[in-house]
Amino acid sequence: MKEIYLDNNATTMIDPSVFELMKPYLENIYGNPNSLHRYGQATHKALNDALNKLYSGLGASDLDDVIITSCATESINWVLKGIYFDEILNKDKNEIIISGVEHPAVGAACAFLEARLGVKVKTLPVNSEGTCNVDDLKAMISDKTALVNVMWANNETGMIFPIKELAQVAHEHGALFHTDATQAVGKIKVDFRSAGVDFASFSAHKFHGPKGVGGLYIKQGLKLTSLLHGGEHMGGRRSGTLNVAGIVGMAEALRLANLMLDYENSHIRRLRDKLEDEILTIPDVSVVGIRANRVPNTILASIKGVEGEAMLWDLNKAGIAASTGSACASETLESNPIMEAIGAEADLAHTALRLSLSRFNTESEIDYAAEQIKAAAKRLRAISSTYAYSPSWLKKDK
Ligand code: 7TS
Repeated sequence: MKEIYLDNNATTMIDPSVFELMKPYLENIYGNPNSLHRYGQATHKALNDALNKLYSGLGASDLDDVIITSCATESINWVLKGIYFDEILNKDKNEIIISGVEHPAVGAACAFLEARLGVKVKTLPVNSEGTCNVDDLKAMISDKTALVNVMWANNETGMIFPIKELAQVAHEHGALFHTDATQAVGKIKVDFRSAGVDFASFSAHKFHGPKGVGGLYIKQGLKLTSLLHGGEHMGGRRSGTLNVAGIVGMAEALRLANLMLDYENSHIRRLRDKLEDEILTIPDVSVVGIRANRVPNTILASIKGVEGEAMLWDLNKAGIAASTGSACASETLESNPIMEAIGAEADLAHTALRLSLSRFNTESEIDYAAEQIKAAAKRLRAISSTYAYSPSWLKKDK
């Protein structure tokens, strides 16, 4: 049976050469880098090399901090909760602005800050293309705004946001700017310094690195109250014994992903566009967002008259792994919040099918997937009462 993985925005396969490089640090070179003996020292060169790769791969200056965390969720929570202690508590600021299509790590952390600590959370609207207008931020921001938080690229639609311009507006109003770059790193060129962001979050497993390791970029000189107190690891910013194998793996995965950016932008983009063109031949199908403004690997298609779970099940039987949206938000099985936020049709009579490619996909896989998606849509519509007449009572109140 064929196995075709098209859910790379959920997670990616670890690159075999990354795994090879990590192995010694899971086997023989197991010392704690903070130990003074030879076991500890044996890890230092690898850690140094890895940090150098990370700084250069992310466009960080030596004066900035790149702090290793366990995942993007941790990095995001750290920024949002740290901002509460540093910028809101005991200061005159009381609000955070987030885009309407952030990952649940942002949404849930903000809901916590709002419910438990009285922080005012304002939502920057997204336009019908699935991105934000700089003018909307200008209209909404005030001297009470502590932080503006907008993702670099969206995990469902792949849409790329105007980070540099948004960060500039935040700074003009005395606010800090955090971008969740989890879906941008490794897919498009990111340079945190020249983008002018204050904080940026990322996760290694989204770019063919290992799970359980991510990072937070913190611009030179910025304070951020620590969430994890303990030993003085990472310059006292984040305590906990270093995940040497993870750090080595993440750095090598980033180096490889950056080397492959041209390939991502030509070969993967071409396969993505080919698959998208095929899907668009199905009647009553639309795709969210202009191709040129999306990361090269992502398609979010709205398919009328097909139930999402049934589509995924059918594709799964054919060996194809796809998703109806983020695996982090199970309610997306029937209604997709991102599609609702951007005003695209997303209700019980439409499936939001997310297909996300990687450099490990081949052209024949894409041809097969296109065939199977078309066949599944046809088959499921034939047995669907909703496609025949799409009764209005099926649509959710908007
Ligand atoms: N931010 C974005 C934009 C993401 O896409 C994800 C994971 C995260 C944060 C969290 O990353 P983690 O490594 O901490 O888990 N997104 C998805 C997704 O789209 N489907 O499954 C996971």
